[in-house]
Amino acid sequence: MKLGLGLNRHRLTPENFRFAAQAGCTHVVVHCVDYARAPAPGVPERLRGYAMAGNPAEIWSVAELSAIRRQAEAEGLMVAAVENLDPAHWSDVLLDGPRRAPQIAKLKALVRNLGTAGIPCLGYYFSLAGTAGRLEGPFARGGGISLKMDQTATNPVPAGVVWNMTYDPAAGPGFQYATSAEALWDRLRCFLDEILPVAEEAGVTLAAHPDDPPVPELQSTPRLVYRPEAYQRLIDLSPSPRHCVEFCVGTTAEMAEGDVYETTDRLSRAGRIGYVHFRNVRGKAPHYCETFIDDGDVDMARVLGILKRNGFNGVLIPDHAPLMSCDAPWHAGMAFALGYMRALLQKV
Ligand SMILES: [Mn+2]
Repeated sequence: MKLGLGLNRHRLTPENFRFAAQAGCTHVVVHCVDYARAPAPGVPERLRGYAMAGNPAEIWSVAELSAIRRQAEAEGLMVAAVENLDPAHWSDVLLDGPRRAPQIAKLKALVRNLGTAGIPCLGYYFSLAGTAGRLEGPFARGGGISLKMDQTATNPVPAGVVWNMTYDPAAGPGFQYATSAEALWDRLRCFLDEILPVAEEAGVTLAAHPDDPPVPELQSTPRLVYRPEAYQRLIDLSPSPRHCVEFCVGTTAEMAEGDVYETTDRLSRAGRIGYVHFRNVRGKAPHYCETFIDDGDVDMARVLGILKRNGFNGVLIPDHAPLMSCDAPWHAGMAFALGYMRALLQKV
C-alpha cells in the first residue's frame, strides 16, 4: 500500500508537493475544483453562502493536468487521482437537466484528458446536496478544529445550487426540483453506462465516494450510499473493472448501520477500491464528530490489516484531519495523520 496526500486546488504548489514527499508520501490526490470561488457580485441573497462553480465551457485540459503531474513528479510524487468534478461540468447529469447530453460529452473528453495526462483515477461524488449539514469548530482533542454533525433538519437546496455550489445564479427563486432516491440511482447508472466505456479505453478508474454525511436525506434531497449495503448496490451497477469506490473509512464508520471492518473486508476482497480516505470519527450519523486519526471509534490498524490481507495495493490519503493550534494548522494536522499512517504501514 502507498501513502498519499490530498491537495486542494489552492494547495497545488511546489512547497506542498515537497511537504508531502517529506512526510513519506509517494502519491498525491489532487483537486481541480475551486471550492472557495466567491459568489459574483449581485448574486441573490439566498445564494450568498454558496461558492461559485467553475466555467461550464472549460473542462480541465491535458496541458493543465500534465502540468500538475509534472509539478508532482518534480518532487518525486505520482498523481494517483483527481478528486471531484466541478458542478459546472455535471450539474445537469446530477439533476437530469436540459444540458445533460453536452455535459456527458464534456465528461467523456475530461476522462480522455486524464488518460492522456497519465492520471489513472477520477474520484467523484454523485450527490445533490454534497457535504452539507456539518459544523466546523473546536470539536477534536484539545480543541483541534474539526467537523461535526449534530442535527437532523437542514434547509432545502436553493434552485441554481447543486453539490453545495452555485452553478446557475440566475435560477430560481425557490428550491432544487425534488426527486426520489430511485430516480437518482437511475441517473447514476446512466452516467456510468456512458462514461465507463470511455474510462476503460482511457485507462482511468472511476471511484465513487459515499454520502458524507451518510444520512438517507439531506436538504430535502435523497442520498444513495449512506449505509454499507448500498456499496454493493453501487458496485452491482457495472461489472467494469474501472468501476470502483473511493472508500472513505470515516464516512463508513459514521453510517448508522453496519460495521466498518466488514465493509472494508467486502470491498477490498472484491477488488473494488480505487483509493482510500483513511480517517477516524466518533459517533454515528446524525450525531458524530471527526477526530484525530488515533482518537476515534475506529481501530485504524485493524482496517489496514484487512486491506493488507485482501491484497489492496493502492493509495491511502488522510482525507480531512483536525486543524492544530500553530502557525500552520492544516500542515500540522496532515503531518500528524501522515506520520501515524506511515507508522501503521511500516508495521502492518
Ligand atoms: Mn472522504
